[in-house]
Amino acid sequence: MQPTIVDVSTHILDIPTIRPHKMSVATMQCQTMVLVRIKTSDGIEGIGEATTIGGLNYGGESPESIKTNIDAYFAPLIVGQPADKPAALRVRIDKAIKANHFAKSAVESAIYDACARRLGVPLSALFGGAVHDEISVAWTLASGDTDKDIAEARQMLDARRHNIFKLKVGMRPLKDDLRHIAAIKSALGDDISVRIDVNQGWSETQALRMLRPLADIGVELVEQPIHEKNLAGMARLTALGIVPIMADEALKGREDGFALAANQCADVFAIKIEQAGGLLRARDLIGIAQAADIALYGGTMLEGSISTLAAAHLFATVDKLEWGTEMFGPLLLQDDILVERMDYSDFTLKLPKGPGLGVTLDEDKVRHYTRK
Ligand code: MUC
Ligand code: MG
Repeated sequence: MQPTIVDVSTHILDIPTIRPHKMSVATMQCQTMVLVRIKTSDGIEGIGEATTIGGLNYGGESPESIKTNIDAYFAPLIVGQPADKPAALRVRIDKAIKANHFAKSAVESAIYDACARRLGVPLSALFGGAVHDEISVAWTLASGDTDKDIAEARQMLDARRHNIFKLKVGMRPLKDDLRHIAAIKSALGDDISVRIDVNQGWSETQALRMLRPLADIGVELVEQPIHEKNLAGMARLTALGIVPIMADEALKGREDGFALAANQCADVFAIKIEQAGGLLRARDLIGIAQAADIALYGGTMLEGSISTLAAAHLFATVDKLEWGTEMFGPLLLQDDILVERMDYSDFTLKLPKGPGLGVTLDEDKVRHYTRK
């Protein structure tokens, strides 16, 4: 008999970060995640997750709106529907619900997790199968203090956890940002990759002034330096060829990916399953980048372990992720909600091999962190 979806439940969890995470858009002391659990008539449960950055600081969805919209709109739409047809469920959802990419990502991940668990295969198998057993993972230095960032990077290198670092900039005066970046790059040395993420913090003229000094310092990649809507500006910065430009906030789905590729607005795409609107749309974006010879990077919305793993399963199916990934979200949190924590070692994340996401929720921890 065909399995159907019998229940969709959502919970908001708040887990403190290990230190304040300072970005041009927000300072995070805690990550709030919406956990989505989808039960099917054959006794399977799939899990998905959505996070945002600083509530509504980063985009148009908040954890609270994601929960409300899933409860009020997604759940009635999919309960009673066949549970083993993720593409058909997606068509149904897209017909009835516009935008809401983060909510769509959480629901779709849970559907895929349930399907893969039913088949007894890792989630990656539903996207063609893993090409890689492990993926490289960058760390973001965002304590707001140069010396603390250097000490943190050294710790990561000594522990062989990360050797690629992304610095959050765009909230200080340009000169201070340059001093901060140069100090970190020179402390870490030539072999360590340093990239920056401006989170749209600069105007195009500011970005123009910064690119040459950044190249001289040895910065390898500049992420979303200017406003996401200034595509012509991104194309102009990319055409300079001084430092590769990566699109992040500008990439909110397939149509954005096509526009950015057609207008040569970026050298690299940061693929985020939440921003793309889920695993299927993220995979579409990957295809657009591949066709346009745009390099790939596995991005994060600082997700907890559930959405990080969903994305990691997809990224593991991609032959070339030239710029690696930043799937470190769970490591920024003081605690995890899994029975067994994810394996981050030798500068990589090892993909779990079990069915679905390959992990089990620790129900006591879920209860403990669920917002009352
Ligand atoms: C972003 O803009 O890329 C990813 C890593 C990090 O520190 O912040 C996020 C969001
Ligand atoms: Mg970014």
